[in-house]
Amino acid sequence: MLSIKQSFVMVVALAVAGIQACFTSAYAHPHAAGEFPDASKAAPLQGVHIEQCWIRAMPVGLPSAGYFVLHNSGAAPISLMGAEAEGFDKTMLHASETKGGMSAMVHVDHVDIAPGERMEFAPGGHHIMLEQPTAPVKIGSQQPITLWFDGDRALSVQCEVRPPSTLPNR
Ligand SMILES: [Cu+2]
Repeated sequence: MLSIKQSFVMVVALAVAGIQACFTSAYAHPHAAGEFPDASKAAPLQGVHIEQCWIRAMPVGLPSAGYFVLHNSGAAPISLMGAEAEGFDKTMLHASETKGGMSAMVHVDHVDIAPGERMEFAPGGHHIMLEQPTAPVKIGSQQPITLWFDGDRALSVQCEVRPPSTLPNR
């Protein structure tokens, strides 16, 4: 992880360059399991709601993805810094971008949500990449994902595991 100061310098540099998100290579800063504090000791997070969380399950150890709608109804901006998911050893914040007709996933250091803003994590856009499954993912089950925000604040949500063929906005 970059220090806060380094991250800030990078964000400013990218903002100047007119780039909204903080892109680095897909594997630059993986959020390995255990990197975040114990979720039970996380600072409370007020005014943030997660809705419609689901996981597109992929077979045979392929990376799955988590999607949801994040609503910041609080008075202050929040930054999503990363996630942990039960059943996966590695998670990353990803965005999708299209360059020259090719769609690619890029790692995002954090996702900022202004007060009153609603941000959709959906296929073809931002998502939580779920890698290194520790057991076969079970379609139809509920699996918890813990989202980590700035200030070591966390929010856990139950996410429905859906088949690979699931269409967006089912
Ligand atoms: Cu991804």
